[in-house]
Amino acid sequence: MSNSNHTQAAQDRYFMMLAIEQAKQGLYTTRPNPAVGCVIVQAGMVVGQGFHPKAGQPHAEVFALKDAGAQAVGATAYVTLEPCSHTGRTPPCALGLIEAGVQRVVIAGLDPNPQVAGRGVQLLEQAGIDVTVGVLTEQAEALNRGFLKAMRTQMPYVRLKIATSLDGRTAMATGESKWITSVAAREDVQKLRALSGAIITGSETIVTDDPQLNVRSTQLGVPAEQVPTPKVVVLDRRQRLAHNAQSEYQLCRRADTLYWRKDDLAELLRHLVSEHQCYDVLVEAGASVAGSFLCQQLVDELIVYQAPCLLGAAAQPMVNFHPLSLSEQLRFKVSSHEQLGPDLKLTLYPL
Ligand code: AOF
Ligand code: ZN
Repeated sequence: MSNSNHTQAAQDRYFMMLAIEQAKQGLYTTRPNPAVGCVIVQAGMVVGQGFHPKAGQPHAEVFALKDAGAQAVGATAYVTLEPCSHTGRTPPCALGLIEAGVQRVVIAGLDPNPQVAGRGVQLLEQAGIDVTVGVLTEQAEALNRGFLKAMRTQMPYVRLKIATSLDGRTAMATGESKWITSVAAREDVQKLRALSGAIITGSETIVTDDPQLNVRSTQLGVPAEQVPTPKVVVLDRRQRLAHNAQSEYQLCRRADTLYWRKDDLAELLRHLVSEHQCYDVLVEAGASVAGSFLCQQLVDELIVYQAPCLLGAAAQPMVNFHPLSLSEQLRFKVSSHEQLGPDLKLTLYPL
């Protein structure tokens, strides 16, 4: 690589990083749309920036171009997702960039939405714009796991969250579980919920914990009211729960709670994508539901919050499954570990 190419590659990564920072501002509010950021650079200086704040509102490029004004002429635009080519709730961003006179467009990754899927790049190139694809792709894609997986496979990205003791217990034999993990760990769970289009729980969890499963954090960087409420799904195969306004359980009083009475979890996940545009799904349930999702290989990411305490052998296990030999164990790759207050947070990928 020549020296100037080298400098350009480093510059591209730097400005893409700024565009990713822009995108992050929409992380909890754009659902079901992806979080996207855009930075416009003229002669090495940022002259415009923007992000997509909410489905139905303008895309990142529109805000960045407006911010740049006449300085967009001859500039380079850094976008964390391929600029769209379709007229949806808003006009195509590729045309917006062309009309603004941008000279070069740097894109982190292509948009797998079948309405776009390379046509954004094609429009830009046909207009004589120099296009570079593939700068900080992994970092940009990490913001939109659900959207990208759903567009590619029609299945959502599934996170399974479990809060345990050091000996892997989630509650006492009586069901008592409030609280094993700290406030810091439970605040972090609010972020997982805020990322999710749907939260899946089990009828057993409703009966024993009567949870709210809503987003009420003050630490998301945006007011909790701006976060679209995740759809709650209750696995209720045995039809234990009747839903009506008088129900003794909070979630059963919510009119939008979905009761899933079939056994087929993969079918439920497909249904959540096709009928409800839920691309990120969080499973917050007990050991049986966790076991079903894991054993059916429906989990993309396991998040374990582990409190430094021992609850003993009579307490409830974190996953209900019964391998007969070591060869039937479930194994994971540790993606990250961090300390939250007194607790540990482990993020793992099933192998
Ligand atoms: C962009 N820039 O900032 C975003 C894009 O319904 P609409 O019109 O908002 O279109 C949503 C689709 O546009 C979404 O599914 C994805 O393919 C793309 N998102 N594209 O050029 C953006 N958020
Ligand atoms: Zn667009």
